[in-house]
Amino acid sequence: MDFRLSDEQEAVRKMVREFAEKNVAPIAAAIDREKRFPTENIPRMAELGLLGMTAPAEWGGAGFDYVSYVVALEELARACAATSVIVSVTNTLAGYPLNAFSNDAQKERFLRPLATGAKLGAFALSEPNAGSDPAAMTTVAVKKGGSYVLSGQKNFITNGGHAGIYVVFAKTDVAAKHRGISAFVVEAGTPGFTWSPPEDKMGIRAAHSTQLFFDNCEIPVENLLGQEGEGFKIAMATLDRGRIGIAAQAVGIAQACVDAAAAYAKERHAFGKPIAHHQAIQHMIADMHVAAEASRVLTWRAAFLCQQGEKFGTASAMAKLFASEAAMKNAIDAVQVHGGAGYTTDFPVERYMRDAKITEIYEGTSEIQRLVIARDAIGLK
Ligand code: COS
Repeated sequence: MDFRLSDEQEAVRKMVREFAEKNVAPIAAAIDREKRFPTENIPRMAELGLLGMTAPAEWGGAGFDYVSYVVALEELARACAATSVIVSVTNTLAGYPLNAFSNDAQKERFLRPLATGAKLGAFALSEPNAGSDPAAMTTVAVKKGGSYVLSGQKNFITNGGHAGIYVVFAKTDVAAKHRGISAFVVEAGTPGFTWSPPEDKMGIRAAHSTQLFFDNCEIPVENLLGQEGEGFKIAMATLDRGRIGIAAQAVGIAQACVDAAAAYAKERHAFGKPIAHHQAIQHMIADMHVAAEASRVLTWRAAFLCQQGEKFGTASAMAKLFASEAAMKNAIDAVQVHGGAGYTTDFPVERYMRDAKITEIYEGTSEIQRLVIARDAIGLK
């Protein structure tokens, strides 16, 4: 067993940390306040290979391993959680199914532009009445000659309006329930496909989420991913990987909280000395430090198992559950260490607190992660 990163993985961390400190951290507060998508950083991240990190080099990807990928996401999230999710959705929620369930023609048309960063990706599973239970979706795809015609609505779609390529789930056989769901690619600009303005959210405000509308949206049969009826399994396999990315995002937030609390505790004086010298503050920061590190270890483990081709669904759920709850707790405590100052927008910790909350919700709530873990622990499946 070796807990160290390889030289290549360390090099990825250094590269992304330098990029994030120079280009991401300086704008993080402003893009959050203005709810502004960080358009200027997309080509820069594409240049570094960050939008196709795990995609094979033959399709324009950087061909990194999964541990490098989570290390990169942690570094981005440490600077700006919104930026990290724009990247993770493109890499995994869209990039993975386009790599794993597609033929070469589809890879050329859809994976290459994502992996090179020419286009962003999005993943459209959730609906207004189908979140934790995606099998309840009502979006349908009806086959008509050489086309499928999609009708329905999707909800909370990260990168909506900015993505060029959307992996969309719809029912091709309503009676077959989850076994009647199929996965499709819909490109921006397809007639009948529109989206709402971005939601006004509590956190990750610079990462836009929109509703998507499909109104008799006709796409060629060549845009079906895998076989008809395979969509639910494609979505679940994709989310198993996506959740590792959200865990990494949570690790980045949890670490940012430790860094901010430690720095402030050394500056701020109370009772004649820096508050870092008071045991109450030391204990709080010690616990935050442990929480960030334990989250990182679980996240690396899930990424490692995924990379090895071993079973990793439970490890991924554990990493997301633990890291997201650690990020939330660390953020609350980081605000507490800052006292009144932490409750203002003069310091980043209030943003960390707002950003941390979503990691307990998207790509499967904590309740869903516990369900997945319990099934494994109890042996229900
Ligand atoms: N990978 C591949 N296949 C999987 C899978 C996985 N991780 N999990 C389940 N499946 C398969 C099962 O093997 C089963 O296959 P069969 O049709 O051959 O029987 C099928 O999918 C249905 O599985 P199951 O009965 O476990 O489905 P449930 O409806 O009970 O749902 C949960 C399982 C709750 C885990 C699933 O619905 C889920 O993850 N929900 C949360 C969705 C989510 O994360 N939404 C956020 C969207 S992105 S922001």
